[in-house]
Amino acid sequence: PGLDLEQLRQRLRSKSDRPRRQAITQLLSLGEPGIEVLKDYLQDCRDRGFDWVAGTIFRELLALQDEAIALYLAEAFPFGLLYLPSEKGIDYQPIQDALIEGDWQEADRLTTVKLCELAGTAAKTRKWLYYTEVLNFPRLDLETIDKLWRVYSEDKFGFSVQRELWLSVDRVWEQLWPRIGWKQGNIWTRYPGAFTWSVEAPRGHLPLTNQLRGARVMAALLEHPAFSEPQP
Ligand code: UYC
Repeated sequence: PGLDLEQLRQRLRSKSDRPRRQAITQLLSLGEPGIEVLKDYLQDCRDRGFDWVAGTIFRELLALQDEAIALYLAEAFPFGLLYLPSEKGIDYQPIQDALIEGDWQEADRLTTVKLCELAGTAAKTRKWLYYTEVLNFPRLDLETIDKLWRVYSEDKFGFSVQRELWLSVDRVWEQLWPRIGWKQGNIWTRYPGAFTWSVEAPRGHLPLTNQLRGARVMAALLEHPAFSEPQP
């Protein structure tokens, strides 16, 4: 309460998550001058890189449904915040579009589709992955997909978030499932209706990996060098 614009500008860049999330909400409530501070943050990120705070600001500014703001964003960031490199020439923009719109179910579906595309024509036709195909994924593409999920979900979703939670339960799947809302007691969460298609879901809830054929595909994703080895 009673924080001025300059204090809120600094809070956006705080080291911990909560004051950053709160600063966004407070700046939004201040109208025009607050919105300018939020726009400045997005511009700052052009050099430093876009993080989940930028993703949240971007989505919240769009949600205001203000014509002038929408026009500004469309001109400054016509494709969204992230450049989406792929080693295999795959277009991840549809995932970015769905995440920006807050269409979590579509973003999740597209993630599966694009991973199958990344695996090659056999998987694209089959519509599911062999874990051996995951082992051959280029790290760049997995990093791109993970970045998309983290930036637009306030850092809650993404394979690297799931990995962190999985390690925190010593890689015991049966402990991971309830934590990420995929199983309650003995009952699997049913696709698609029983999943929580919003950022209110538990951390690590998305993206989904079907467990119908076992956890090996998910293990290969979470153990992939993209997430298990430090950046070169
Ligand atoms: N489903 O239960 N799932 C499907 C999940 C299981 C099943 C798709 C996730 C358990 C069947 C996605 C969970 C299970 C189909 C997910 C979950 C099961 C299906 C669509 C919690 C039965 C139809 C994409 C772990 C006990 C398959 C896809 C078909 C679909 C995701 C059944 C994304 C995270 C073990 C029968 N489930 N799935 O892969 O061929 O088809 O039509 O995980």
